[in-house]
Amino acid sequence: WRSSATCKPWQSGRFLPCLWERCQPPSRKGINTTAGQGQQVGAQEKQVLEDLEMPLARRETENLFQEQPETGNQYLEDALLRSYLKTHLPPKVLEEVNRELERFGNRLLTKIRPLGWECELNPPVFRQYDAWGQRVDQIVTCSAWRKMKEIAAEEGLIAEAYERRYSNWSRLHQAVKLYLFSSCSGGFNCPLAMTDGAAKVIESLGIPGSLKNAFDHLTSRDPKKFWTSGQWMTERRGGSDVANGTETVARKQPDGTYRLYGFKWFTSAADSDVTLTLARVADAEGHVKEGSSGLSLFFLKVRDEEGKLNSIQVQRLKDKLGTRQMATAELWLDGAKAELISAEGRGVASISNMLNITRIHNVIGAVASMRRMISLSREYACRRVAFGKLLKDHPLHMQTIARMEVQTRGAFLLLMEIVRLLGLAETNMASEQDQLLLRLLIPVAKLYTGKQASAVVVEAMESFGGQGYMEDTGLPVILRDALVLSIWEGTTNILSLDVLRSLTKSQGEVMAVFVSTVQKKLERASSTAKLAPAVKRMRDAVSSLTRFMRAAGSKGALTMELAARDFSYSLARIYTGTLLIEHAARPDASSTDIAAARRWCHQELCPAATELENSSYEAEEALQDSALVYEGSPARGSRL
Ligand code: UCC
Repeated sequence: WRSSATCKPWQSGRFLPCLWERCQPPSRKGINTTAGQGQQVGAQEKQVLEDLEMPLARRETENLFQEQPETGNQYLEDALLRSYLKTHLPPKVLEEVNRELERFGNRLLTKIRPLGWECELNPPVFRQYDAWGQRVDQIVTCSAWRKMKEIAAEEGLIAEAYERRYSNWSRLHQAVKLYLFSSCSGGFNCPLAMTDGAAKVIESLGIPGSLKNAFDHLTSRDPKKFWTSGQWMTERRGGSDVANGTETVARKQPDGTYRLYGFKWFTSAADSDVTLTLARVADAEGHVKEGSSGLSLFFLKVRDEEGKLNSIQVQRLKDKLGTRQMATAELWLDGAKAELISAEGRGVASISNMLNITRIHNVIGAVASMRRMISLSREYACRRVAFGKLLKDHPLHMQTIARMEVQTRGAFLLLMEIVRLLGLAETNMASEQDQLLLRLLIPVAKLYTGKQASAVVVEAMESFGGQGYMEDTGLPVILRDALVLSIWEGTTNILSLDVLRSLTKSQGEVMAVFVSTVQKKLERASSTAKLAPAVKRMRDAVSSLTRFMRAAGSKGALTMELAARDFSYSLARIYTGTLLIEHAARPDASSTDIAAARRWCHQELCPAATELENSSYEAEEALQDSALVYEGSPARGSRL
């Protein structure tokens, strides 16, 4: 039995006792080892006993280990990132950025990634009372988390976007640094997202005098000065329908400031220094206006000069599936002092500047998590042997990773396109069309890459076999953290509706810009022979999209609402595919650039058109949807 293929006690030290138990021969339990009875023990059984008593280190089998995947400098290993920068950045900017990113890649590898893991191992703790019964409501974070804040400042992870030393390329440069930082950050990418969003709101308000100091702190490179911001939008009635879910009331004080009263149900990075939040201003009689037009935007400091909470009580920390490194809390605002920073009733419109930035950060997080998993997966495939050869030599395994790679490449190019447009907008170089396109592409990218990240990360986890499921490999953390990406900052459906909002608001002009931009990019690529089939498929998809728009436009609002998700997916697939084609049409494009573009275009590019043909958006189908969902449910009677 020692050579049994199914009983290998060396397979995992952690599970040794249990496996060992199961591997015992039937006679094992009957062996009596008490003194004087040794002669009765057979030779084979004796050997078993000797083996059992042998120290672990001496077992020859202990030399067999699973190979741990190791990656190097992320920047240097990211071929697509480097080719994108080479293609788009002006030579002088490229030279500097290239040098800086290589240095940053080394810092990530040697210093920052270990800190990120420390953050995972030491999640924040809530200390409500001190030893003497005083309420302190302290969120205790680990030293690695605090170090991340210093690093974020030193590296200018927010500052870079606002200093604009590379003009319109500054935003892209910042996004690339954040993309590299994201998967090493131990969740610190979350406060950075909101900090960036807050800085953006303040900047878009023209940096009023009262917020100048805050802006300087939020965009500082000095670790001692740098502040992070929260974004408190979600209350107990939910985070999607903010217009109806917000109950917090703002009461004006004689000095012109406000006091906020309410309960914030989900406040991420609750250890932040400042925050933006929504509330309803009460009139002299204490009445508030309901709905979206009753909401205003406020800025507040979380603590006063002495470090005391600003009339805020921390109720508890959230027990989340992932992003556990980062404190998310429920907060009571019991008269928190705040400054009104939007026009009264323009809260949602004002905070949408922040939302659009945090949604871009969400895309950064999604692409980064996909890239990280693929890096580990491809590295592991060079080390792990199965069925007599390395995983990398199994074509089916390579096909699986290659499919993930195509998804990730597409998502990366979509991210770059958005930050390129944002950079133009922030330096007054964007045309009206660029701005419309940006407005449309942010929700499209957020919703699509969030879903891609969940799918790719789960698939990549499988490429490690059972090891992928083991906590101490660090792989499950990446999965847990990726799963939130399609939820926070607007779920897939909410963002699909936001896509429709951008259509309505621009009276359809965003679609005209979308189609003409895609057509122009395809035109430029059409002379590359190897891309001809991809260009053709994409042109067909654009025609389908146009037909869909025409047909859906002549139907009622329900049609577009039911089509919203498929429509958004269609926009994502068409635009991303076009970007892959554009990248593959460069004179120095590689064969893999062409393969990625070609393969992307093999999928269904315009599901909205197909589903319209299937009558999926008809009112009867909506009734069928409910019937399918509620069949057998006790709610059926009351619902249908
Ligand atoms: O806070 C959260 C967790 C924080 C953690 C963040 C970390 C991220 C890290 C990522 C790194 C990995 S989660 C909470 C997030 N909550 C949301 O995202 C809200 C989701 N709900 C929506 O987006 C809804 O669609 C609402 C709230 C925007 C709907 O509000 P309304 O008031 O019903 O919408 P309206 O009436 O249509 O819009 C009001 C105004 C309009 O402008 P005007 O009045 O000029 O016509 C809209 O055009 O707001 C404008 N507006 C926008 N403008 C609405 N959305 C946008 C937008 N996205 N861009 C520009």
